[in-house]
Amino acid sequence: MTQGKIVAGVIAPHPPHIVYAENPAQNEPTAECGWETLRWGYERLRNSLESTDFDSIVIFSPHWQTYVGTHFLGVERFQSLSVDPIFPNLFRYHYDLHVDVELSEQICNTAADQGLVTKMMRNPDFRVDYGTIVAGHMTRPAWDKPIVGISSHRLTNYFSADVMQRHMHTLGKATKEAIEKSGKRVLLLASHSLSHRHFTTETELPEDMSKEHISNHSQYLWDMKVIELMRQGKTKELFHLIPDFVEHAVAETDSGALTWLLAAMDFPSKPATLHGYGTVIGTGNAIVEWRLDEGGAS
Ligand code: 2X7
Ligand code: FE2
Repeated sequence: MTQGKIVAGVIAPHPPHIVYAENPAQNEPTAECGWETLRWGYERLRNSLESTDFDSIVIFSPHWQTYVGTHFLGVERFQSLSVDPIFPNLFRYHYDLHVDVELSEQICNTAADQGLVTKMMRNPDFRVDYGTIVAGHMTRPAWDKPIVGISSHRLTNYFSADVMQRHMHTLGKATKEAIEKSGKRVLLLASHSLSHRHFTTETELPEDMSKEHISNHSQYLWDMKVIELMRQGKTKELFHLIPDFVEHAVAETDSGALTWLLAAMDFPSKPATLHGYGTVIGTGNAIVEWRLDEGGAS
C-alpha cells in the first residue's frame, strides 16, 4: 500500500453567520448579504483545493467540547437539524454527512497508543456541532467526502494552555502517523476563529456590515501578528506564541485546533496562503491554507 498523505492543512473558521449569508438550501434563515471577505476567501480556498484529490476530511472543532479526553465521530452517517445555541435566528441547518469511521478509529487508536485518553463516539443520535458543520460546508458544500470529527478536549479550561499544547502536539503527531499508515490522501481543517472577543449584542439586521468591525485594536494587532507568522512560514514560532495569544486575545486557539494542525503538518516552513480575513460580531477570522502536496497557491 502507498503511504497516506496530508494534502493540505487549513484554518477554516466557523461563525454560523457565513453560512447564513451564503443562503444554502440546508439553512432555514435567509440573508441579503454579509461577511463577503470571508465568504470570498472560502471561494478562493475551494478553487485552490480543486487542483488536488483527497479521500477524506478531518475536522477539529472547538464546539464539540469534551472534558475526559479527545472523542472521535464513530457512526457511518449523521442526519439531523443543527441549531446554533446563541444564533438560532441565523443557523438552523439540516445536515446529512458521512463519516470515515475506519480513519477515525485509526487516529483514535494511534493517539491512545501515544498516551492520550481517547474515545469513539458511537451514539447514532448524537447532534453534530456547528463548528464541524460550518467548516465542512464552507470548504466542501457538496458534502461528497467522508469526514472525521475530532472533539476539543478542554485542557485549557481545566488545566492551562501549556497542558493543552503538550497534549494537542501529541494528537497532531498521532494524526499524521495514522494518516500515513492509512494509505489515504487527507485534508485537515482546524475550525476556529483567531481573536475571539464577541460583541454582547446583535444589530437588528445581523448582516448590516456598517456595524461589523474588530472588537478592539489590540485584538487586531494580535491577529495581524499571527497571520504574518503564517505567511512567513514561521510555524514553530507561532506554536510557542499560542498560550500568550490565548491569554491576550481570548483566541479560539484555546481549543487546541491550531496546535493540533501545526503538529500534524510537522511545522511547515513553507509560507501559508491567506485566502481571506474578516471579523464576525467582533471576532477575528482567517482562512489560511498550507499545501503539503505539489499543487495549490502556496
Ligand atoms: O463560534 C463562533 C465563533 N467562533 C465566532 C463568531 C461568532 C459566532 O460563533
Ligand atoms: Fe467558535
